[in-house]
Amino acid sequence: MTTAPEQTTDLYPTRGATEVITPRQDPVVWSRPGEDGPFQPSELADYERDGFFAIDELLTGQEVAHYRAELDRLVNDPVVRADPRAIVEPRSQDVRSVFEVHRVSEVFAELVRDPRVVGRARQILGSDVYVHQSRINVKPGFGASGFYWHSDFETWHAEDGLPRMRTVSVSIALTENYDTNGGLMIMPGSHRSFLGCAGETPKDNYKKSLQMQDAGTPSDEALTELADRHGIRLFTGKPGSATWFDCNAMHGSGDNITPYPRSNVFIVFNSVENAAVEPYAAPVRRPEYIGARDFTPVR
Ligand code: 6CS
Ligand code: FE
Repeated sequence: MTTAPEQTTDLYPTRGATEVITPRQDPVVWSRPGEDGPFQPSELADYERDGFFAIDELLTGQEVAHYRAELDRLVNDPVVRADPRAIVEPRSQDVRSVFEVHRVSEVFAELVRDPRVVGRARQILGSDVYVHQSRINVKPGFGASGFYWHSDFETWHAEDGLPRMRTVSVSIALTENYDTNGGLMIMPGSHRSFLGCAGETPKDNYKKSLQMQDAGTPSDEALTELADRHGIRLFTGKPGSATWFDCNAMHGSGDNITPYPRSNVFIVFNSVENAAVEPYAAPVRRPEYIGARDFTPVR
């Protein structure tokens, strides 16, 4: 158990009476220019500008088959289904997500430690990193619901106590991401301003928010302004493709009504220099399997 450092001042106010926009006060790429790692300098520059970088083939077909088999094993394991870390679809009761998947499964723990994965996270965050959250999203077809527009950092700051924007997510496709089966959408450049949302965080918010987010949801006006300014990019790709995106990028995904699942593994790396403190805008912490409190660096 790692104790949380004392609370720092709140640079990114959110979940008060009204919506409030704060310019980003943190770098996007924290490593020094030229610091070596899997990303080329031009790729880091793209990530800095857009708030994301897409890789066509992070994993080979054979590796994807290995991780996909593990995902199928997990979602069909009654022990996993009974675990509080498994979230089910409200309607079908199919498994929707399994959180802390790098602790539930040694196979996914290998993926976290893979230099092509953790090496890129260290390069963006300019330090050692720990896993703030990991999950597999099954997103089966025939109506699996999506995730409404949000900034992950808004939640991780408000409810998990991450002080600064020094956190990066990678979504690795384990099935084909078509332009029809509920793919990830990001507003390019939206990571440069923080949209503090209106409305207090209800107690035990996570019990609902992981199926349908309410607190921390931007207004229609704010979303319209952001979309008009930045546009919207839909990410498609083969199994094994990956999208790295900044914690404050405005993103979401639609429902999947096709017969084709959109399964991915999602890993959130946080800098060890940005360890979680107390929530900035929530009555209690979320469970550790959603917002880690063990800050041990990935080795
Ligand atoms: O609340 C969270 O931490 C999760 N919710 C969403 C919709 N995206 C980020 C994260 O996995
Ligand atoms: Fe998200």
